[in-house]
Amino acid sequence: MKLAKTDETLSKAIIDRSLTLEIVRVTESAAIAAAAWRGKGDEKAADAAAVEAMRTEMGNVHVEGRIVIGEGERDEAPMLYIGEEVGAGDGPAVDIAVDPLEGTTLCAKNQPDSICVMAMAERGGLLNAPDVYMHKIAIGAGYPAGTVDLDMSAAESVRSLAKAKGVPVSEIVACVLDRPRHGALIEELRSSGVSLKLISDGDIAGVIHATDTDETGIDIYLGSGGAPEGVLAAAALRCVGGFMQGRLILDTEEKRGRARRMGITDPGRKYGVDEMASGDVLFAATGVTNGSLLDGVRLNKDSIVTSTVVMRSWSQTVRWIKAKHHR
Ligand code: VTB
Repeated sequence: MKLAKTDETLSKAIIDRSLTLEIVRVTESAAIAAAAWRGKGDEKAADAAAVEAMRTEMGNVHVEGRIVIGEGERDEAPMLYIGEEVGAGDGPAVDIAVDPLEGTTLCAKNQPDSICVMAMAERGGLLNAPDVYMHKIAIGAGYPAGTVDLDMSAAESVRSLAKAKGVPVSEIVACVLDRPRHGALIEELRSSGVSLKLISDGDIAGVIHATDTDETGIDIYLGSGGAPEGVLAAAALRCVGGFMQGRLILDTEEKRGRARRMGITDPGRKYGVDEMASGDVLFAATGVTNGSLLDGVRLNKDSIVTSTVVMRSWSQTVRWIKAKHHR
């Protein structure tokens, strides 16, 4: 008798698979709203449009949802604030992480890789990260454990990765956010001889790209970026595979206090992918501007075309959905 899935794996499929299409509608709708603000130089308006569209569409999703990563604390965000109850309320209890407009600056300047992002996991499945920076490192699947590590120097990590890949260090491509705070890291990587791909924004896409080396040419992602973006990237990696570590940067008492209030007891903890996103996880992203991950929204005379990637950890299915919406 052929049993495709054991009782144990079946019990992990908490999230109804039809929800994959429901969350696609949410990120599509946010992307269409944000697209109206592409190249208009107004980051706040672009973000607000994405947030409002996402919030409205989420009301149709058949879940009892709770925002764990969103637009901020209740007193600083009118919508999609941490703790907000969302969804139609008639489905499974889930936790939701959103970045309604990842790369607001990219959208305002009409530059590549601005995306609308959402992840969903069974209750308790997503790390409740405060909005602080996180040290991140990510590589693709298939390397031995310990090949790279946040506790190794960046130069050690790229040397060890080159050895494991069987290429000279000079052929390793490292993706880093181009920021003054990364001056020493960039210097260290340059001295080690790697090729750097500096990005101006958008490290969710940066981390995902590092796990898809044959397609993107990027071997490793290094550096600090938003912790919420770190959790969203981890949710994607649960579905596509790959290695990532993150450590919150809690360098002031105020930040440590915020983290404590969100349930983080060890401020120095190094999180793996499974510790940031566990259980059954869905992830969706729709392109706003044309980019390396997704095409942007196309506003045609009679239609609007969106491109979305949606994935599910339980089945590891990755779907690319190009949708034509009637105007
Ligand atoms: C990070 C990164 C994001 O903004 O949060 C970055 O994770 C923050 O910018 O992907 P600063 O370094 O200027 O604070 C993004 O690049 C885009 O939101």
